[in-house]
Amino acid sequence: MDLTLLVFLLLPVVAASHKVDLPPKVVFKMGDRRELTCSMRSCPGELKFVWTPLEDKPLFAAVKNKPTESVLIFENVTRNHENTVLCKATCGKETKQAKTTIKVYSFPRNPVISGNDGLILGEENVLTCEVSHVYPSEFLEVELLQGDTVLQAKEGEPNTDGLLISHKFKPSSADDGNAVTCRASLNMDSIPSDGMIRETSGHLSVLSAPHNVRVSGFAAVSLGSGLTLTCEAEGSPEPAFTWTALKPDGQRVEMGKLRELFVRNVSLTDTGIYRCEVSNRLGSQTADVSVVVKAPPMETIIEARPQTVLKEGESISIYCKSDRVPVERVVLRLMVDGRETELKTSVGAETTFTLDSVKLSDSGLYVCEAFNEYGRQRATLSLTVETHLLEVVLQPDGVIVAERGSGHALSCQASGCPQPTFSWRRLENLPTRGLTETIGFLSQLFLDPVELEDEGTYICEVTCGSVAESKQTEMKLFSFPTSPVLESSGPSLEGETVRLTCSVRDVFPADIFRITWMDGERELISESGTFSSRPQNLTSVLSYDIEAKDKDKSITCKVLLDIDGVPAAQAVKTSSTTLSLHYPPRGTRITVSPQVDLKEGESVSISCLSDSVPVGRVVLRRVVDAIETELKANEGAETSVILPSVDLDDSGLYVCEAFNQYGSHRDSVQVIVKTPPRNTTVEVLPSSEVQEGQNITICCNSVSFPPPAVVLRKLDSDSVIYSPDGVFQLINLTPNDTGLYQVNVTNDLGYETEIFLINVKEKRFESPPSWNDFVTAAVCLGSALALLGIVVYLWRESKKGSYDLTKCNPDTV
Ligand SMILES: *[C@@H]1O[C@H](CO)[C@@H](O)[C@H](O)[C@H]1NC(C)=O
Ligand SMILES: *[C@@H]1O[C@H](CO)[C@@H](O)[C@H](O)[C@H]1NC(C)=O
Ligand SMILES: *[C@@H]1O[C@H](CO)[C@@H](O)[C@H](O)[C@H]1NC(C)=O
Ligand SMILES: *[C@@H]1O[C@H](CO)[C@@H](O)[C@H](O)[C@H]1NC(C)=O
Ligand SMILES: *[C@@H]1O[C@H](CO)[C@@H](O)[C@H](O)[C@H]1NC(C)=O
Ligand SMILES: *[C@@H]1O[C@H](CO)[C@@H](O)[C@H](O)[C@H]1NC(C)=O
Ligand SMILES: CC(=O)N[C@H]1CO[C@H](CO)[C@@H](O)[C@@H]1O
Repeated sequence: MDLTLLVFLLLPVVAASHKVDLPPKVVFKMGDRRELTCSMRSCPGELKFVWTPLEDKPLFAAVKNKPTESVLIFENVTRNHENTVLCKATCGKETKQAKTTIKVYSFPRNPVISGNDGLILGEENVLTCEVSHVYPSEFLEVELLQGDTVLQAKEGEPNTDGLLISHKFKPSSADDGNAVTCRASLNMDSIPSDGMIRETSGHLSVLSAPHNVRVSGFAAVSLGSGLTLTCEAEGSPEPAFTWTALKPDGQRVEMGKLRELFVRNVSLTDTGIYRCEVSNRLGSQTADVSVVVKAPPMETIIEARPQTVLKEGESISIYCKSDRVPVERVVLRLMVDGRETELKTSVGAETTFTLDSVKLSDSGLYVCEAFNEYGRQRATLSLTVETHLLEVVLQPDGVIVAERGSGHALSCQASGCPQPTFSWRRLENLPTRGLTETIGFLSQLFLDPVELEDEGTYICEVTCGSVAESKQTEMKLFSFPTSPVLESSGPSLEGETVRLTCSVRDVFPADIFRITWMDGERELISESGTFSSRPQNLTSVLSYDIEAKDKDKSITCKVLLDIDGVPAAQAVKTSSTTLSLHYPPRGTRITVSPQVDLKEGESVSISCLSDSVPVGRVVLRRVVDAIETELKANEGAETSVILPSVDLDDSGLYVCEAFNQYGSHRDSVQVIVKTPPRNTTVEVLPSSEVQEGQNITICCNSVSFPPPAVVLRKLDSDSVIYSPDGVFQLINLTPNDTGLYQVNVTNDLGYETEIFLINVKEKRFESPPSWNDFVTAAVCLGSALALLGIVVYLWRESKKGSYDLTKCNPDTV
């Protein structure tokens, strides 16, 4: 009931009899400014008001008196103002009173809900509602509601300031967002009804880490179209979204931060796994979706490894791949002349087809076709298989000339082919002897030792895939093992015939052997062998009429193998012999060294050389006056003697004579030993003392060769007389001829003089002729000639090789 209305309704009753108007009960709200009016309207006089608290505490209020009323002013209502107040009004002598009870309340605030907006899902949470500053608290009633459901209710107790409700519970996600209300009511009388109830509402907020994350949208999109993906997630607080694309190459690309992801004009690079990461402060979760771009096969490739142009027999791998876009299968075909042959089909993005050894027929166009549900794509590759440029080289080339017993190898080399196949055969279809060894590109046929039956043509054939190539070589054999043997019938004298035989053994083929007899460079006769299928002994005979000029002549038997391809050293073998010509000694020569003219005391060597076959013996002799003295004799073709110091006796004829069984031969030389005059003596005949008028003969003797010239001179005169023979005749001497005379004996090598005295005794009757008168050249010359004859005689007789003039015979003068 309204208080003012109550006052108004009572007013007419009170006014009637001096009545104190005062409400019996007032309720004040704390903090308000309130007035309490005590009035008495019927008093005509002076009116006096007294306010008295009936409780044991002051009024805590101001009083304002007006003529008919008194107002108690509560500036700021507090609990202290709760009281029972008595208002005494005195109108004249009449005192009337009224009392009123002042009640105070406080309910200033709405309840406070807490804990509602941070609930952790599934955990025990506490939801509280607090009501404070309430007075009087015992009238307080609080309830916590979720929707219409009361979760909890509580009543206040006296003398408490407020009330706290706690509600423990485990929220579920269904609780999230639900309204929660805390309603507080202060159930006290006299409170205005709008001030009685206060409530606060909130919402339950259940927090959760993101969960139930999933991506919706079409994960397979057509090339060029738009891709829309939506990330759905639960979680509170509202999570954040991050889109990341995981590309097939491992790259991570952030695509957006919104719940929804949109990619326009999708290209192949947009293929990949799209990850939506949802996170809030409680955690994060991801969801992936694989985005496939729907496109027909693209970038289909076909490759040949190692190359597209190859040789027969090589290996190749044909590799086909189409992995840009998912494909279901790839098919590899070979197209030849417009017709395709399927080679291989593989499920998946790639296939490989291997040919270990390609053939020519493997050439062609290889087609790789990739299929998927959106279409197909072809890639082609042209493969060319070529034949090998097979080349065969056979060595030795052409014709081999082989010596029987020697070792030979035929080498067949193939090039241009990785795996050649070799075969050896003979053109004559004869069996091939020997050993064949093939390593890689080389095949060798060893014929060691080579025999006559190996002669023929050898063919090396090489096969390489579809190509075959052959080379041939001819083998010719010869046998020429030894040099010829030359034999002679023996030594011969001039004019006789010598028979020489030349034999060569085991030659083959005999018809191409030629035996030629050679005299130095001159060909004498020549003959060839005759054909035979077996080795032959060849013999040739030469009859030779030997002449003197053939001495020491060398005759050669030359055997020539007349075939190309044999080194000269092997093709020609010779044997020589020296013709054995015998003859008697000849060309005997005696030599004197240094010369035949010697001086006494010099040294001389006398040698003798002769020529004879066979060599016999030589003898060296000196012949003086037909008497031979053997100086030396020995076997052989020469001899010599050395005279270290010659004297006149060594003069003479030296004879050398050589002998063998066929005869002898000699040579001689005259050796002359010279000496200057020596041992000169003078003899005066009959005496050096003569009578005037007598004749005297002066004989000079000297050892000398060659013979000296003798000159006689009278020492006191300039006149000289010569005598070639050393004999002077002085006739009809006079005393004036008395004196010293000198003879001077002279030859080429020197002179010697001798002085002697002639004494002529005077005879008184006739004058003797002068020195100049009786010496005549004619007499001297005649005497000289005669004397010279004596000298020669003496020399011969003495056998000593000296001139001795001592035998001056007066009778002959
Ligand atoms: C009333 O008193 C209370 C407590 O003493 C005080 O907090 C409040 O401010 C006062 N109000 C006024 C209007 O003076
Ligand atoms: C789509 O992308 C491709 C290649 O990235 C481009 O060539 C083409 O023009 C784009 N189309 C549109 C409509 O943007
Ligand atoms: C050739 O001569 C040798 C001996 O000189 C002999 O052994 C050989 O049998 C001969 N060969 C022929 C074919 O006569
Ligand atoms: C000749 O003379 C030499 C000296 O000149 C002397 O030694 C020698 O005995 C002489 N001979 C003779 C035969 O008298
Ligand atoms: C000396 O010689 C001359 C001439 O020959 C001669 O005539 C003369 O009789 C001689 N005298 C003596 C004494 O013999
Ligand atoms: C002896 O004769 C030779 C030649 O005529 C001369 O050289 C020499 O002087 C002469 N001797 C003397 C002693 O006269
Ligand atoms: C015969 C002769 O001629 N006698 C002479 C010897 O020498 C003396 C002197 O010199 C001369 O007088 C002679 O006539």
